[in-house]
Amino acid sequence: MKTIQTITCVLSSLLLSACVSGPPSSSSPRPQVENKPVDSAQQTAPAPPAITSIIPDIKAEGRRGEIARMMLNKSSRQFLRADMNKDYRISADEADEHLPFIAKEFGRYDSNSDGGVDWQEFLGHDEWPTPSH
Ligand SMILES: [Ca+2]
Ligand SMILES: [Ca+2]
Repeated sequence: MKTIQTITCVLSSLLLSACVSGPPSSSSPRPQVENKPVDSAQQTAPAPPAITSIIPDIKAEGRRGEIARMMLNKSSRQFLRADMNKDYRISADEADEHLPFIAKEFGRYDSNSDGGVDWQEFLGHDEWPTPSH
């Protein structure tokens, strides 16, 4: 409870200081800006990170690997529990029963449209080994 209060406090003070230290030119009249140099700056914005860089590395050392392995465990349990006929593919019926978030967008998950969501399709990548029943 105390921690939450502290966090709220820190957050609101951050917000406040952001409001107070706004652009200094706000009080002076702005000249009409026609050619803004901002446009070229926006074009050179860095591209978003590639998807491979955000897949948790289950072989990583320390806390990072620990979290990745916890995610792998959780995903494995979800997948195996839903795969009732143990063919390592989640059918639409199995998704209906256990994984409603997949059932809702089954076509999107079943990216090769073979009627089942396999482990790689379930995860959205093929970096993690398939768990076994
Ligand atoms: Ca199945
Ligand atoms: Ca499939």
